[in-house]
Amino acid sequence: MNGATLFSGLLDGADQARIIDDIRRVVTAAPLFSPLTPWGKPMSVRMTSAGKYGWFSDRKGYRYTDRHPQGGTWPPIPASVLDIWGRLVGSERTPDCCLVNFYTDGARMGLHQDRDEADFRWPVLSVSLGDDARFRIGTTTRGGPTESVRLRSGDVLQLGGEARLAYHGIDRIMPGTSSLLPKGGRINLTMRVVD
Ligand code: MD3
Ligand code: FE
Repeated sequence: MNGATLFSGLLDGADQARIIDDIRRVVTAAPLFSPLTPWGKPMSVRMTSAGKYGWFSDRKGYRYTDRHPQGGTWPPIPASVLDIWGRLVGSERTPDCCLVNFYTDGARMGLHQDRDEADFRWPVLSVSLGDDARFRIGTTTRGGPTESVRLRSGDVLQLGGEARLAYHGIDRIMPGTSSLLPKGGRINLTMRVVD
């Protein structure tokens, strides 16, 4: 896909361990929750965020908010995570949301576009940690051809250009493929410029 770049194995074991440590602190300050779809069904992926804005969804729809659903602002994006943005995107702008997605066995994310941000010229950076996942990416139109890519712990995917508005999702995770998380599962971090 045009504008999608996979930096396979960009993060070594020490980088990954440091990020997990920092994300543990984010999750302590801003607990994971299961967003409700507009149909009122909880998503199988649990989420929280760091930064100026976090992602939230309930029966009223999807949106960015400056408050955690249980009250209070979101914790800051850890330096270990911002560092990846600095290396790949530069210092002209910093992301104002780092969405944290936590997948246990059987969790999935259906095909969708990320289009609630104000300026699509900025890329989205995705960091994969823990068990491998089957990621699916299509085109900017629903129902177009798709390809599947295996994402492994330590991989960073940059979505810019045409890929920024491509349909994408997670078909499934592969249990037991990583020992990074003691109880297994997968964490995906996505850094975004929101407004
Ligand atoms: C392509 N997350 O949080 S990461 C999401 O693994 C999301 O948790 C998936 O889709 C996950 O919205 C996929 C790869 C990814 C992230 C953002 C994108 C691909 C993207 C934004 C635009 C296009
Ligand atoms: Fe997405």
